[in-house]
Amino acid sequence: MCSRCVCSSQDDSFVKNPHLCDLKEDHLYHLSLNTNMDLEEMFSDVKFVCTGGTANRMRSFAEYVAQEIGHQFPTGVQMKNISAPADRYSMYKVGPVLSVSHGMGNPSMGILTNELIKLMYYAKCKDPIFFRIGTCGSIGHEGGTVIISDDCCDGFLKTSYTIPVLGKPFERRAQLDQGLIIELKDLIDKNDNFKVVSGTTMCAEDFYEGQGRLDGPFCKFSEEDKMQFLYRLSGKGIINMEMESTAFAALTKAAGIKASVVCVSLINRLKGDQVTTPKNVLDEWQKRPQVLVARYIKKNLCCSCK
Ligand code: R2B
Repeated sequence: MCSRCVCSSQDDSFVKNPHLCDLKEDHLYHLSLNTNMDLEEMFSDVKFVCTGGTANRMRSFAEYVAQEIGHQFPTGVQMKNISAPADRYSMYKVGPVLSVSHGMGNPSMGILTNELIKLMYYAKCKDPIFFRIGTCGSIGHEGGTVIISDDCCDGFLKTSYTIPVLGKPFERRAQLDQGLIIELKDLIDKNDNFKVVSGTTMCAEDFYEGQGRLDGPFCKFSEEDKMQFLYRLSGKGIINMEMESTAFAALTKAAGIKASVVCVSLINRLKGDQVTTPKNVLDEWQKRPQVLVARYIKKNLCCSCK
């Protein structure tokens, strides 16, 4: 066993892969990081890993968090995209907070989450908490509503994340931390100009047919079929649809990392398929999950980790 892998043999290690011991060096290729770097020096203070769809959103989240927690960058040091050379994801570090874009869909989220878990392991981070702060379509809630996922399921309504591994289906339970949901709900302020609700999230593999939309280039079902499906989901406690939660929930759960998914609805799917809300309104809505998660970070930050 190599010196890096002392804890991979223990149950509480983030990684559970004996093959990692055989690697002389490990390249977290999509993040532009590798184990020849002093990852412990660079990242061991990370406590909160916040992921969201787009590079711009995660840059502005990093700036917002810096303001909220009063983080001061050393004189002459500017916040920079750590993963820029790989040109896949954007990653910003603000003291104990990592703000990282995950792109769209489970495959992109899966690659990122795998590499972030290895990063937490190599950097010897202690009890990091992961968030996805994103967007979704809701079933029965108005645009602008913030939705905390209390569970998630795939498009077959199975509460797991299944991928083909060596030609066979490999299934992991997709489960989110229940305590974190309660803690987030406790942070709702009566003066907030938005509603926060929770329920099960359906994670689709597709934006169009996979979410019962009638407006894609192909569609073999009727408006009535679509509405029946949406009401069936609603009857099962499913209140929103997005495209990354099952990979995120299953992989963090497998690593023993607490995680939560907080999304804002951009559209009530019972009323339509197309997102037509003006950009400035969408931009304001997208800040809402950030407000809640930044509050959580601020509340749970120890004084020494700003
Ligand atoms: C929400 O928005 C994106 C699709 O428009 C996708 O990443 C998701 O989950």
